[in-house]
Amino acid sequence: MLIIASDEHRAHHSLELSDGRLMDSWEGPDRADLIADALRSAGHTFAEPAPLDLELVGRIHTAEYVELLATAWDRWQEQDDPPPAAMGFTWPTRGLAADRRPSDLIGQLGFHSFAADCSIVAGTWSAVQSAAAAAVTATDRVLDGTAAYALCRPPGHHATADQFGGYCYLNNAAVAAQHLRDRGASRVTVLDVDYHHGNGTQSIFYDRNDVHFVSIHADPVEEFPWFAGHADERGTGAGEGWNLNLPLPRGTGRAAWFDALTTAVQAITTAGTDAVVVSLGVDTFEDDPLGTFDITTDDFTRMAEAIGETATSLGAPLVVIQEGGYATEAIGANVNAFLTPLC
Ligand code: Q9C
Ligand code: ZN
Repeated sequence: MLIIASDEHRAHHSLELSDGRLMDSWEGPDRADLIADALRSAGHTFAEPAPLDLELVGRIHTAEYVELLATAWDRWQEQDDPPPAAMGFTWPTRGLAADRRPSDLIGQLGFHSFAADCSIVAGTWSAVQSAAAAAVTATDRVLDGTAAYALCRPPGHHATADQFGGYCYLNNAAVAAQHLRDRGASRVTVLDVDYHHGNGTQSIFYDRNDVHFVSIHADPVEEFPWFAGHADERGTGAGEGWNLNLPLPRGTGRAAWFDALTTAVQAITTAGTDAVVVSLGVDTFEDDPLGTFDITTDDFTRMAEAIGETATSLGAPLVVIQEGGYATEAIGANVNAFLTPLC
């Protein structure tokens, strides 16, 4: 397997307001370094991403959002005694004007975010660009016929067209899916197996029938991102029927999880597709500090076998994009277990 990875992620060590406590984010630099170490030991080949095409990013994200991500840290430094991280504190929720973008930085950070678990620090923008670049380069290699994985950090599936949250800033999987469309795939499937619902990817493609979003995740009635991921969210307008959510209760075991995977691959097979993007979160792992599911390291291999067979039977190339996963002691083994049958 060709691993597309960059060291640019390291300077992104964000803070999160985690259920009321300000702390170093769960989504830290050790995650990507541990994945890279394990994949290098397992004998995979590595390559750097090509520079990011911001025109492609602009097909998924709004210009004013990208501008905020690119400039927020420098603007934050203009304050007297700048706090250690730039983040939103006031959001345009029920009854407030969600269509009025403030001119002030604090207001814009609220306008362009949806959760306080995610902040901007000095290295954020370069890390975020390197992650999206890895997704695009891995996609190009897959279209050349090489099995490839994008070691994206920070992850992307919670980021909407114009809001960061859930440790995500640019939606790497959505950018990869758009790139596949631009390179000739008529229909692209994004299969999201992260423990959390990929609300950003869902919202980006919700009214589109050219990208099929299929997600298995913890039920939002009892888990982040709380306000998206219900089974009755099926898409809108032309996109109606092109969004499939398979929410599962907290504490779901492997049998029920794999039943949901069977439902997901049947839906993908029935719909047909020209390319598959896998949003690979390994926070479904039994010992994940943020997850409650019961997936073992070996299960990640079974998961990839089923997904890989589905893509092969449809003649669809498949690219794997890293999302979450916080059990640092096992994160490398878990990702390697998933990639092994796809090599
Ligand atoms: N007490 C991804 O897996 N909430 N993001 C954490 C911890 C945010 C997860 C609360 C979880 C975001 C990409
Ligand atoms: Zn997750």
